[in-house]
Amino acid sequence: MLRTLFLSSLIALSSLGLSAPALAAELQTIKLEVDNMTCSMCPYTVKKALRKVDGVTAVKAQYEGDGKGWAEVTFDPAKTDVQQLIQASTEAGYPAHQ
Ligand SMILES: [Cu+2]
Repeated sequence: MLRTLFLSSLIALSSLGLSAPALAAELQTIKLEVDNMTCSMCPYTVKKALRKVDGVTAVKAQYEGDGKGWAEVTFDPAKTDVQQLIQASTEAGYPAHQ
């Protein structure tokens, strides 16, 4: 949903003749599903891992029960990307996916 909005605003802006570098400072927010959570402390570990990624400006995470949780990450797409965020959470022991 956010990704679609982001892409359609990119298309809208480029049709106005704005160049790509003008968008470089735009932050992007995505929500990842996070596996392997077992308690309400797990989100802290996930948050810590994601905040270490260069370009990440904000992280929210929550345990939803049943081994599942989520993380909402705001980042600068000029510095990092979804794959790196997924990797950081996964390396901390919590496999993430969109
Ligand atoms: Cu836990």
